[in-house]
Amino acid sequence: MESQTEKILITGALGQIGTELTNRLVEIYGAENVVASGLDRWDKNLTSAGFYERMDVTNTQLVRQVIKDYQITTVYHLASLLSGTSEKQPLFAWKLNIEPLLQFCEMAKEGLIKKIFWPSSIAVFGTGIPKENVGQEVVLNPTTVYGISKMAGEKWCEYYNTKFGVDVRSIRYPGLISWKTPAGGGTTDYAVEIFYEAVEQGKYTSFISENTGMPMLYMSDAIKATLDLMAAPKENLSVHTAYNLGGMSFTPKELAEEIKKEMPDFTIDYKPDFRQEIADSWPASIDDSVAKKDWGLSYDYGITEMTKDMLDNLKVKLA
Ligand code: AKB
Repeated sequence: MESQTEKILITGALGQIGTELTNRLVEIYGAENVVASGLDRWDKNLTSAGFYERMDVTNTQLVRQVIKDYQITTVYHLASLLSGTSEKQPLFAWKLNIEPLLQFCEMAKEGLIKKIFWPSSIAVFGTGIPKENVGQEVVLNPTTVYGISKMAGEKWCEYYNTKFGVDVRSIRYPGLISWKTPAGGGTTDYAVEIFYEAVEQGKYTSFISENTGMPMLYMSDAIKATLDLMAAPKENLSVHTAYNLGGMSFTPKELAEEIKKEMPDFTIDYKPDFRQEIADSWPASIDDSVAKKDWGLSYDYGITEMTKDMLDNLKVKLA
């Protein structure tokens, strides 16, 4: 029998986005309606979900069983390998980043679930397009394993939507900055690490060069955008691949200057590694006017507010 209440499954629930999104979903829908899942053991300090399933999301049979057991209506499918790690494990990145998405789309096509959220990334853009103010409809030319998987995933979302009416929604996240759960394996992660090292060591060596600009978003704005997109009336949505999200754009040097305003003794130096090439293939800034028009995207944090909030919270957390 079909459940009438919204029942939510989050994959990758112990990750950087997953922990904060899960806890927000619990506030909105109640712990009894939220099932968190991930590869690791249930850490009750990280997630307030009412239920936890320790599962490998590529195990289709198990995932289907979980969907049926809890009568899941909505899936936030966040489990993914990020850009840096994907370059080291290309075949596994393809498997993890694509196959479970297709399985969830199939389940929605069969009527087993009603709605899916799946994160895409600015990694879809790639080379051969202008760096600044990159629009929604530019040609996608990713040069990384991660970008290729996200571009393919977007096209699958569009395919299932147009062919079978599957309600799958997506955002091209920029780099995400947060203090509650560390990021892992991404190219934009310098913008998280820098805060930890600023508080713990007073200095940081950046693996991205000083003048490389990339778009970034503070986690609370990312969560708000995700929930706003999911709550938007279906008929308002004109994009069925993934929506551009610009957030704020800055370079490592500009971020270091902001940190110095709060911590005058902070120092930075630069030792770019293999992730520099990835960053060089990504846009420096994004045009997100379509998301603003379709579902009212807005932000609360710029670089100054974000820097202050990160440092204030990490000083307490790491004390
Ligand atoms: C990464 O750096 O891989 C991610 C992303 C931009 O998708 N943060």
